Amino acid sequence: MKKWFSLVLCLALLCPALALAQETINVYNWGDYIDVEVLDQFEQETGIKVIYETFETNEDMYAKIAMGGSSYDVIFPSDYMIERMIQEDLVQKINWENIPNVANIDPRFLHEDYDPEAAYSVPYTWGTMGILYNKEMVEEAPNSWDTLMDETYTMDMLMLNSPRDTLAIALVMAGHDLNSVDPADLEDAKNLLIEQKPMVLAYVVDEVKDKMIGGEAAVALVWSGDATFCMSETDELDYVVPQEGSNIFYDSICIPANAKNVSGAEKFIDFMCRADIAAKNYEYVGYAIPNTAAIELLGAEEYNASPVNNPPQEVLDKCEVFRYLGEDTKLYDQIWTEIISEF
Ligand code: SPD
Repeated sequence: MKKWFSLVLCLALLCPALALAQETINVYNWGDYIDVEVLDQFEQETGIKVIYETFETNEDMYAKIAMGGSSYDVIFPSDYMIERMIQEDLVQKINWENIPNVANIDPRFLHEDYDPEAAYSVPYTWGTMGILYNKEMVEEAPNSWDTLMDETYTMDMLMLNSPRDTLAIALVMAGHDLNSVDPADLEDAKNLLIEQKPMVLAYVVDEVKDKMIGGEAAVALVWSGDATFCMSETDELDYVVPQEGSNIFYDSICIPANAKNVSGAEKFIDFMCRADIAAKNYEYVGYAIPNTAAIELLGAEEYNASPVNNPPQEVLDKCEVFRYLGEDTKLYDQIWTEIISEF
């Protein structure tokens, strides 16, 4: 009896200590950009607890990391932001030996201009920007960004609450390059967005999905993965990349320079590259994936049949990746503040 009592006492004393010693990783991702079941599965398989936080835009994520007060082990930046974070030593090189499932990633997604040596980023998803529209609420299927300046859609239009994305589309609407840093081009873009503002029902990020599925707006500027998700929920919606061209983006997984648990981060990244996990995650998130093995599992024929996640080459030819614009980024920030605070 005494023995049992001592054993129970020892366990009671040890348990909190064991709980304190549990390995953790801090993951910082976009909102609604991972299947929670995938996180649970990672915790069950590895015993590593995931402390998970979300952000809405690359700019929000960058500000938090650059300020230095936080410490994440895994982050999910996009192309131009990876380029910036590499230049500013905010991310560290990936030790590929610890990410064997990189073999599942289509090599054409590695060595992009933002990370030419494929040293810092592990491809996660990709997509385009376009117009999601409600077929019952528009007279004709849109094919031009001019739709987003059409008064017919006053208070029936949603725009992205994301400075780089929205300004880029305004630059294209004004006939300029979406990476332009010419102040005159940016002035044109700003004026278009100020003219458009009284027609905009709301500037949103993830809320766009519920609003479009619920028929609250006729047209919305969206990322293609969100279009795929919405179109899987209702037949009333369709997606187009307008004829003037658009942005193609690549979202990746990186390890911040000041990560505390690099080996935990590597295990997480490798897990996300596993074919079954990437396939399961795709079914939840809806964004196009660079994981060939996962696409095979999902059924390549069906996966490739979607023009939203697998656009024809002539569409891709008109799409451009965002570049990091150095000091000129400040001009974008100033203009966005002016637009948002106008009226
Ligand atoms: N739900 C969040 C989706 C994030 C998509 N990233 C798009 C990056 C565009 N530059």
